[in-house]
Amino acid sequence: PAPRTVLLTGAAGGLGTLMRDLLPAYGYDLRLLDLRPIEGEPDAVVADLADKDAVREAVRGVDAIIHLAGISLEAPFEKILKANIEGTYNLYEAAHAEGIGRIVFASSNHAVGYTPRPQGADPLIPIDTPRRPDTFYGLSKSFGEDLAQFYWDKHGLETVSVRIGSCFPEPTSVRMLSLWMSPADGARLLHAALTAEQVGHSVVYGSSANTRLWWDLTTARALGYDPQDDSEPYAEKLIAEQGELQDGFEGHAYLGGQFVTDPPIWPY
Ligand code: NAI
Ligand code: 15L
Repeated sequence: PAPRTVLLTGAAGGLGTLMRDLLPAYGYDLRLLDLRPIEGEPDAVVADLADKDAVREAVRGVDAIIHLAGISLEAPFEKILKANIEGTYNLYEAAHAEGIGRIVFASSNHAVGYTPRPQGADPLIPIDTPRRPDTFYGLSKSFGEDLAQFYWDKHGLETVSVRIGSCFPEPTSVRMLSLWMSPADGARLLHAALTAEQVGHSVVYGSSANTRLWWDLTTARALGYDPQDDSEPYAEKLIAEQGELQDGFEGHAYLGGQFVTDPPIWPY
């Protein structure tokens, strides 16, 4: 049966807030968890992923988990270790102990951020491209994908690891024209990841069907994902403001954009 009760970790964050609005229309009852309280959501679990007992209690009885919580940009290794590496381990241990069947893990393009961006007639980046994290942050997503594979192989706990591009209300950079995932497509992809049959551990790229796409959406489509949006209507304005991506500039040479520079430069 399709999952109904879903734990959404990181529910106070940007993506969590967008998905709290959009996922209930698919019929889900969301249980929310975050470090930070959420205005207007008195039932949300306010807990740190480091708190194993609280995490265990939060996962108890849900049909599936969407795991968004963690540090979402580059940070000192010790912080990434605590929130993203140990925190994700704590969540998987709790899910395994409580017999949860499936997790949708928010991985990132930054797990493969040092992959050169395709140009001209280059093929789209395949899903089995070698992992090349561009930051400690990207390394933690690479770890999360391995953790997911391990819990599938060892314990039969399924995961869809979604290497999200850039999921924001609108694309805000020329790079994002290639990586943008509209919030509506984000909800479509999460729904597909929750309901597809027998996913084992599947890794997919998460974006809309952008005209300037850099990567191959085949494995996402295989889940039943049918993206409806394209960033192209934003292209003219963004390129007029920011110019085309530059050859010979390190921050434009790779999939991970300006996360590859040391230190990373924002906005990307
Ligand atoms: P965000 O930074 O806005 O939200 C993350 C949330 O996780 C925050 O509300 C924070 O309080 C919570 N959190 C952090 N550490 C925690 C801990 N130890 N215990 C409990 N909660 C904790 O990030 P955003 O943009 O909403 O991203 C959500 C997830 O998706 C992140 O894992 C991020 O790495 C991933 N992602 C997002 C992309 C995007 O385009 N928004 C792109 C690629 C990946
Ligand atoms: C990510 O992984 C970040 O969490 C998000 O804030 C954006 O920076 C996104 O990647 C991106 O590459 O645009």
